[in-house]
Amino acid sequence: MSFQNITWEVADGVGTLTVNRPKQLNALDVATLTEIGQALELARAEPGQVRAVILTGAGEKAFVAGADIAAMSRLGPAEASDFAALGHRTLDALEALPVVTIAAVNGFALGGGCELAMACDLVYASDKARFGQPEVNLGLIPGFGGTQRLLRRVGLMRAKEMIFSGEVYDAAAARAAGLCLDVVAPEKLLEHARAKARLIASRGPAALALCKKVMQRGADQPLPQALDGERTAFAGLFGGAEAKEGMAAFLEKRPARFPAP
Ligand code: DAK
Repeated sequence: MSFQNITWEVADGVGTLTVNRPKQLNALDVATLTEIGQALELARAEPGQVRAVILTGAGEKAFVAGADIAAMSRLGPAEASDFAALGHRTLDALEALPVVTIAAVNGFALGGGCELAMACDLVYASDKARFGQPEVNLGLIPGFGGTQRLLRRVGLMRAKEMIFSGEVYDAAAARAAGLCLDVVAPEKLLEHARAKARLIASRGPAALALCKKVMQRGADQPLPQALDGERTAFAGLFGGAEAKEGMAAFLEKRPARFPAP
């Protein structure tokens, strides 16, 4: 499949999706969101080939500077609703991907860009990264799930401060708030993300997919229900080849050879 606004490459079991509109600071329009969704479908369709996904932005300045304001300024209420639905669908698909997703935030991650990063499992940043939800400056509210994902990630009061003020956090402040994990030099960011992705990709894929599912679900569930989910998932693994191979490999003192899920 060929893309105009993104690139999609797979190497060593890791898919790298790069939003590639550097002149617009990688802003998200309908075509870009659609292509992101298509690349995620490719990743989902080939779980044996793609065992982790990295998202990043092209150029030195931006991860994704938000929804495309020029395109958005032309929308009426019905089209805005369609646009928000497309954004929700795309980010939901990202969050539900059965492989681990990593945002490598190389610059501005504002508005929809911050929301895109938050829909990933792990976020690493360069020291040039800037995070914010500046929608109120435009007379808008976050439209791709930001009001809800941000409070789950950084807590209600911090999320309110970020969204109400529209302030942009530098990488150190973002890390302190819990918006990203490690902060590294720009030239080291992709390799840092790839090293983590390769490590994760070497683990049992069915176990990873289940960990992701029960942790994500559990975060929104009462503890007893969440623990039920864990127990069911744990037991289910004993019916499959992956856990048998993982435990046999340990007992035989050899590396595990996990089959594709
Ligand atoms: N959209 C479109 N173009 C953008 C853009 C964006 N978000 N951000 C930057 N650009 C373009 C600029 O217009 C400029 O284009 P030219 O003038 O060269 O043609 C080019 O990228 C370079 O930008 P600057 O010249 O402004 O570069 P600076 O270094 O001076 O500033 C900046 C960088 C990131 C601080 C600045 O560009 C900026 O503030 N950008 C806007 C950031 C922003 O506000 N992002 C949030 C967007 S709102 C909803 C659905 C979705 C959403 C809301 C509701 N529903 C439907 C309910 C989501 C909203 C958002 O994400």
